[in-house]
Amino acid sequence: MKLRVLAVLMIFCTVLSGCMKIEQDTENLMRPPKLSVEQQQIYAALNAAAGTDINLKYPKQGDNRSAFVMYDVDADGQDEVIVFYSRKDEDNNVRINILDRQNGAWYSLCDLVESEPDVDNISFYNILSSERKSIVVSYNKVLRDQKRIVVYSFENKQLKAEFDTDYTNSLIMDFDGDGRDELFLLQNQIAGMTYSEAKLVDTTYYNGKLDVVATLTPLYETVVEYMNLTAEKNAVSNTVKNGEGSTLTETTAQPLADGIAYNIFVDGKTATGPYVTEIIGVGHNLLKNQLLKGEKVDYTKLTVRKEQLFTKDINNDGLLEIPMGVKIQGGDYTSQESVYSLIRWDNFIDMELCPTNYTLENEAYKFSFEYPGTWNENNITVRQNTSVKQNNEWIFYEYLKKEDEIGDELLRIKAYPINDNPYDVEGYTLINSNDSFTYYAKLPSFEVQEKNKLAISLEEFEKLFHY
Ligand SMILES: [Ca+2]
Ligand SMILES: [Ca+2]
Ligand SMILES: [Ca+2]
Repeated sequence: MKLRVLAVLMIFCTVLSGCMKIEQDTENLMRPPKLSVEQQQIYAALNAAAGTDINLKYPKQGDNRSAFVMYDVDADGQDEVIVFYSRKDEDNNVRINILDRQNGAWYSLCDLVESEPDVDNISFYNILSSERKSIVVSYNKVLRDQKRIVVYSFENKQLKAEFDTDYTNSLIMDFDGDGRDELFLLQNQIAGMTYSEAKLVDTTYYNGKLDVVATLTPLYETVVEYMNLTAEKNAVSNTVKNGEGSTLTETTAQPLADGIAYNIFVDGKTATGPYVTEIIGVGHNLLKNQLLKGEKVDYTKLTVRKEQLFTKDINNDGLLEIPMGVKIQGGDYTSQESVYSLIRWDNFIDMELCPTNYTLENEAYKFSFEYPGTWNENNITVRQNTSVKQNNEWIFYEYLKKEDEIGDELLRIKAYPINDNPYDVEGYTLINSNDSFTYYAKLPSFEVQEKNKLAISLEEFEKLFHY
């Protein structure tokens, strides 16, 4: 039965964090006279309001990285300018100033100081109203990788903080379909804090103000850095009859009975090294650990892997896949640990992790081999060829399960450092080279090709080999 994905409308919202480690010393570079004429006028208006002993601050991430962010904050049809800066006499704390233009002249409308050293990003979302956007600013804190998020409203020419909290990662979107965006916030585990925590921020029913409406804690206890967040509409499978009377399975987006419409896949790095994915369901005023079936989730059996691989749609079918490290049957475990490993990529359908693809990842020799559709963790074994001096060859066999018995040899992949002279490559096909290695492959004999359904052609191999 073939799995068909039917219009699962997905939103991939990827939030990168901690990847902008290089401090942008653009403040000095961008100061006058390099500003445009209009920016100079704005800068002069800022000087008139804040003095001249100031430094401009540039948002480090996101879509708005200029020191002068043009945005119609009061929705009157004309852009205002939002400027971040610091005063040298104030320990470099970030100030936010909004300037407007009247009769061609810029002037400062309001000014607010925040006790953080830098601006991470500024964005605009329908948080308080579906009609008007709120200003969302993320500030970097003094403590490395820690941030603070503030949602501002702008009324009567004044900025007002409507919500304010520390966090490390965010995903902002309309999770409950009411036309307004909610904030999904994560705080990783930092020294001195007991647990990491997820929060959902929305307007409350009792006073309409922004507040934390749901929390989830503890999350996986040793995650020290959340690296990738992706959201997908909850996927369910339905068996349908097609025209010829046979059945097939379709996957569609459908909220759960508890109102959870989205699942957020949270990829994190643990304190001891491996990576893990947690799945958090988001509904109206609700956060839920979707992998929790009993009292505790054994993530080592579900989503732990040593490779820095993140949740993504690897086969372009509209559904996200979560990477999971699995044991190679009858394999050579010592070298698996250090050199190569098998990754199973799972969809999350009907609240279950469902295997879709497998990739053999070889970090040391920089290649990835995607298993053909007929291969899986149970019918294939991989062994490093110990008879070659350089330990640079991997052999794939059919795995027969009983007593670790192996069947037909199905594939050999060999890698040589780019400057080495390849030897023992008779009967192999040169596949390609990258900056580090030259790769060779050997496909099975004609006889095996004929009788074994697991055998693949060179043409198929080349489509599945990534380097
Ligand atoms: Ca305006
Ligand atoms: Ca909403
Ligand atoms: Ca997919």
